[in-house]
Amino acid sequence: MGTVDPWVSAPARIADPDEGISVDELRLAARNHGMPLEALRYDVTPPGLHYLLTHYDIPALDPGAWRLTVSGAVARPLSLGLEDLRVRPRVTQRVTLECAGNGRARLQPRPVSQPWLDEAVGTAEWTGTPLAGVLAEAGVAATAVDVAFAGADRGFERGVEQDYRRGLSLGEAMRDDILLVDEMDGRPLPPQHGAPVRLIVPGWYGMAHVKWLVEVTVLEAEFGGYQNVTSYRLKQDADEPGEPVTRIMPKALVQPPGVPDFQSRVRVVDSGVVELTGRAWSGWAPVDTVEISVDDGVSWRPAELEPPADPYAWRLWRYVWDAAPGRYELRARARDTSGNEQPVGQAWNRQGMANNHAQRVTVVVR
Ligand SMILES: Nc1nc2c(c(=O)[nH]1)N[C@H]1C(S)=C(S)[C@@H](COP(=O)(O)O)O[C@H]1N2
Ligand SMILES: [Mo]
Repeated sequence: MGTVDPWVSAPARIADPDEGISVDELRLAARNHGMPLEALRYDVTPPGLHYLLTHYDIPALDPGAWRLTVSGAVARPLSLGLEDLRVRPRVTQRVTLECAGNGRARLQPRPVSQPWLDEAVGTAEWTGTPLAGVLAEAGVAATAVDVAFAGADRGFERGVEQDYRRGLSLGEAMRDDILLVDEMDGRPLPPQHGAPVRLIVPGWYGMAHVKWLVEVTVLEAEFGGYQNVTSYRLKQDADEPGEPVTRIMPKALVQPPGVPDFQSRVRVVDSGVVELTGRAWSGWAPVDTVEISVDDGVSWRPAELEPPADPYAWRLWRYVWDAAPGRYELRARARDTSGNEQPVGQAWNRQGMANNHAQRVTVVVR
């Protein structure tokens, strides 16, 4: 057996039963911050409070010099500057993004990676031009199968140097709501969210929304890159190929009520009528049911849902709780119209992906 350099990380290593979060994981968590859960109060997450996930470093791209190439199995390869994109038809969509690794740090046993708890989520208004129009202009070959998207960021995974790349099937890429966006919440994209241009794939987990986009390549075979074939797979064993992670599973989160204890984040509220609110979303179909439990999932009652804003944006829910003194474990769960139901317990997988087990909020009523 050859020796492996000690800096080569092994994604999806499983932590020992009593192994704590390591300094490497803490460093990732400090770089890739979550959305503070009190920000669930906003329809659109204020800039800076949206979660962040970057595998390598945030690249510095000069918007004036930036080009997007469209090549591969196309009749007319394109090289577009920012102004070329901005004069095309423009669309604004409100979209909730969630990292596929959200919830990973709660899994038992725990896959070692970015240790998200519940907060790798956010909603923004993204403005840009439909990818389908750009692909049509390039003239996609009848033999095309997949479209690959490359970011300008580069690094190593399992010892292999690579650009951040993801592939989508041609059918998915031609959806009219897939956007090449240069604005977030009406302002130019900030560096950490993909400036000057990123891809938005409404309904899909975060990894599909390639930031710092520089290359679109139309392929006549399935894309075989690391982030599709090795990572973002639902699997139990290291040596099985697993299923690809795609759309966001339904989830509801509770906006933590009352005030927190600094370190434990346990909530303290006064007894009486407490209006609980939160958000719920699914990338498969609209959420039509949210249920709340104040007894750790033993009994459930329906919450009221506000009308949906945008098909891929979270929905506000409300629930009136008549709270008597005591200690409670609050839980929320969502269901969507295609019948996907959020489980209370965990569906474990090796990479800790697409975990939508119900959040638990500890509340002391005084
Ligand atoms: N180029 C590039 N795009 C990327 C990533 C990355 O590391 N590089 N991370 C992906 C992942 S895993 C997620 S969850 C989302 C996060 O988007 P945000 O940081 O804007 O919230 O970006 C995706 N796009
Ligand atoms: Mo992610």
